Amino acid sequence: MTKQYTVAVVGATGAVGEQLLRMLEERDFPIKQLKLLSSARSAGTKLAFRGEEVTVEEATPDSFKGVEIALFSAGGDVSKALIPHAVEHGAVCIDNTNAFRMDPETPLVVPEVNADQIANHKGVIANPNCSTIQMVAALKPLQDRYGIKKIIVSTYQAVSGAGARAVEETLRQTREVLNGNEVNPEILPVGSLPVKHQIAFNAIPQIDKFQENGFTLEEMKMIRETKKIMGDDSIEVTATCVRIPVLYGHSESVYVELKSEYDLEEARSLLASAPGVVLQDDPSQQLYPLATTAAGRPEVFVGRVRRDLNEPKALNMWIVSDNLLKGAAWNAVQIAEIVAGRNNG
Ligand code: NAP
Ligand code: 12T
Repeated sequence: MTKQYTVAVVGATGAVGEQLLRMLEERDFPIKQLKLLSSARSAGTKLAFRGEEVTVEEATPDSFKGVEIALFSAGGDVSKALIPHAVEHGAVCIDNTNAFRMDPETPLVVPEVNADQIANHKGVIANPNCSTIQMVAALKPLQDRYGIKKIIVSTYQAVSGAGARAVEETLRQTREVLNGNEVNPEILPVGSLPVKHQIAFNAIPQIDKFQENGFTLEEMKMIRETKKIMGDDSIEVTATCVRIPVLYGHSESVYVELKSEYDLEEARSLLASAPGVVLQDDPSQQLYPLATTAAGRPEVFVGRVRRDLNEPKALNMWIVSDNLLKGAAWNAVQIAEIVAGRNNG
């Protein structure tokens, strides 16, 4: 009989939390008891899991007694405050926030790229940033075969990455514009900052807070996390992250310069056979990845693969994935499956 686990989901009422529950259900994760945790605001809410109602409780340091696997998705501050308590109670914590990703003690894992790192954990395994996950999953077969020298990425990110309220705000603003009414932005680009911008019918070149070097934190996450996950600090990475009024699915324009000459057909076939990656690339059929086709699916979609015109060792491509699935909940549940000794291939 397979072992059954006591599992906690912290941030269960959020956009990522909802998908975590869906993935645990779909994968029939071996759960003997499920604890759903949130802030005091949502405590008492009932959420459905496997046809039964589970009451959400307020997350406190004592919530983790007896918990074996804890999935955190309630923001970095909550992770910083509660993960040490969860680890003390013996839980393996899989953290969806930025809190521990660059901690040298914490493995930062995309199973298709560096599943071997999971074995080194000391109680915490970090789930990378959504935009980073889909990019490194697609680039891994090219790194293995040719080596990667340089990456230049521009993102076109969905509003659901900024939470359930950002999705509501985008729908509300779209109605306001179409009805000719005034738009009053409340959340985007960053809920905690005073200045807000309209997202409906717009493109906002700011995701997360600005850093002193002129990059945003989202851009710096992509730069640092890519090097850590790919295990090569010498890869040159630059990123520009843009929010667009798409609800689900991040798209990325990626320039990747390889360390050696490559054959385009071979590169395509490596992408086509990479685990978790689907090649959608046929200009004659106008076939390429789209957020609308990626939404709701766990894979990373790659297309528009073409040789760069100036640098023959480089290629350009378009990478799309559902930011709440491979970008968050699915990647976290994949890690949980490996922790639980399941082979999820
Ligand atoms: P969301 O829709 O705004 O949901 C936030 C969740 O956190 C809710 O369940 C909320 O509970 C809970 N929460 C907030 N403050 C809390 C507190 N003090 N104590 C306990 N729970 C608290 O946001 P989301 O999109 O699901 O994202 C949640 C977090 O996941 C983000 O902050 C980010 O760090 C991370 N994230 C990671 C990725 C990734 O790339 N891997 C992608 C998106 C998000 P209430 O219902 O009680 O408010
Ligand atoms: N601010 O996981 O706003 O660090 O889209 C993911 C998404 C942080 C993260 C976003 C963010 C993260 C967003």
